[in-house]
Amino acid sequence: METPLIDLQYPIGKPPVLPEQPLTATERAGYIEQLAALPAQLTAAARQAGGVRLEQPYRPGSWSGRQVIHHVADVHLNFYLRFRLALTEDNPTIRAFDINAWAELPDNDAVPVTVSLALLEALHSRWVTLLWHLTDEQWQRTFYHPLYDRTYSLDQALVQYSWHGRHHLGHIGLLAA
Ligand code: NI
Repeated sequence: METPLIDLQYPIGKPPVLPEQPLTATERAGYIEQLAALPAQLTAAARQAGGVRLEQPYRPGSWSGRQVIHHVADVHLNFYLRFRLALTEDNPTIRAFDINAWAELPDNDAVPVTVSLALLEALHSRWVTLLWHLTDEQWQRTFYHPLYDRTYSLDQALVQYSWHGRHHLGHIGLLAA
């Protein structure tokens, strides 16, 4: 039996409901560890899928595996900057961007996935190190997202952003299966 489309689009499930209360230290550590593990997991899944499969969509009409990996690098660069902005400015308004237009920029075809995987490895090393050093007070700092007209605490961003990495890892996993 064919897997329903919804499972291909959301292989690990829909985005989580964000917590209204501060996370516990244990909960935070779990999400940080997920972010820490992502680059190696993504690299392993990409290697398992192989270059031919990475050029294919993971579901009908979707981005290719290569586009997904470049997208994760694009988005996580922004996530990292949002954390740094929120930690150094008072509820800054962050910059939304057009993920589909970014995915069409010419470097996406010209750069192999290994470059974005190396970028993610370095970026997550820096980002995760920052996260391990934050105080309880810093986790309650916020930024404002104009597209969703919503203020997010860093705790909430952590939950959302760790999901984002695992979500796309699931897509590469579909190509590696
Ligand atoms: Ni995404």
